[in-house]
Amino acid sequence: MPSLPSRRAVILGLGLTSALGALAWANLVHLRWFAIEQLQPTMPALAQSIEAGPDFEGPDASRPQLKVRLKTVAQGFKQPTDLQFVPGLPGVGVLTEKTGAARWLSLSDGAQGLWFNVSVRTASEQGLLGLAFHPKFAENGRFFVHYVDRREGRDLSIVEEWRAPGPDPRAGAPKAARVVFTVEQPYQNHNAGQLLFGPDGMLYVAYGDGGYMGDPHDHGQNLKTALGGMLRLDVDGGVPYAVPKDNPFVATPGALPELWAYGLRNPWRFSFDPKGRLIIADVGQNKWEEVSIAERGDNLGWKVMEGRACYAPETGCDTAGKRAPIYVYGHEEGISITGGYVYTGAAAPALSGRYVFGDFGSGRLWALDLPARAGEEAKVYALGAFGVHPSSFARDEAGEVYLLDFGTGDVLQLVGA
Ligand SMILES: [Ca+2]
Repeated sequence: MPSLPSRRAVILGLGLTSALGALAWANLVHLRWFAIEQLQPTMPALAQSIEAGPDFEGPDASRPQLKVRLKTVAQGFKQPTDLQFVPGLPGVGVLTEKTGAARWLSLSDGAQGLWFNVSVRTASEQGLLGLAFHPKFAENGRFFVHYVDRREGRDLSIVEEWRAPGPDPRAGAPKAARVVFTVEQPYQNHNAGQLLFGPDGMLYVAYGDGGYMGDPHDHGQNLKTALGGMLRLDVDGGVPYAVPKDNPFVATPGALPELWAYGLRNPWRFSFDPKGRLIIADVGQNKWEEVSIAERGDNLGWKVMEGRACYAPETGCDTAGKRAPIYVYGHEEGISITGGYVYTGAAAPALSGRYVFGDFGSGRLWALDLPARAGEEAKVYALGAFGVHPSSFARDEAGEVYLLDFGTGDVLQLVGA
């Protein structure tokens, strides 16, 4: 592993000379307030190095606190967007970079290498944004990527199936097999980007509302578009996929039958808890970041609601039929939620059974005791503010949780203090 430069210096540098690459990403912070044409994005400033340990400030000071440390386990990546561990290969993962590279890494010996490249658009929140291994990847070599590219003059979010020559990414490059699903993106932000197989074997794909700000086309509440929705696809039942017969809107006239839930603004990251429940972290507009447990057919509220508050109209909005979040935090604590995973590993016992997540802008991390039922309030624990910009979390087969620092490109493991 290369020697570790002072993280504080690295982070300060981000705001000065080496920020060019990170700037585009930070649009997700600034697009809330400015038109795309007026963007002058900067990486949010961080006052804290991770070696110094976390700060418990603001509301965190009076919350129950869990003491964890961030341990650097891999370095050398640029603008990481996702890390998925390879089924059946403990400690071996594939990390995606915003600009289109997918790299394999081995945590046991620090080795890493390029697996493949995909051509992507990289403006604002576009790029190579997610990867999901088929549950039977070890046998069939199938995996899926989510990226944004320009085709025939339009920016498209593309879900694409790829095929690896074998069960170990270190053994050879894969090939693109077919496009599975596309949707045109009217703006360069809120492209969401994660895709993930559920415990039911279905492929879930999240889309933001199409972008700009305030959902100008009302995609969130529109059942006719994938934008603002969570899709559920059966990639084993047809080519390129089949619509599962038990999807909630298959019998609704005019509705997109692929939809599983809707009313989302920018569900950048989501995951499944050990009970198989879908946990969505939805990036907010001006005031509220939120975590929800989403059930079949749920309307998550946007843009009628932002978090638990009315958004349009600002007062007296119609809250009927909207699934309430289990947790919200305001913009005094952060600006852009990054959803994580339920921790089931051994390195950080304080996190056991708890949903770990954070804020991209402020570097604050938290854990939740998930409630018994969707819409009930979760109990929160503060992990404190670290000097990181978490673009994504990752979970290995042992249930250990990692964080990708978009600023430094480091992969950090959550361990006990
Ligand atoms: Ca919501």
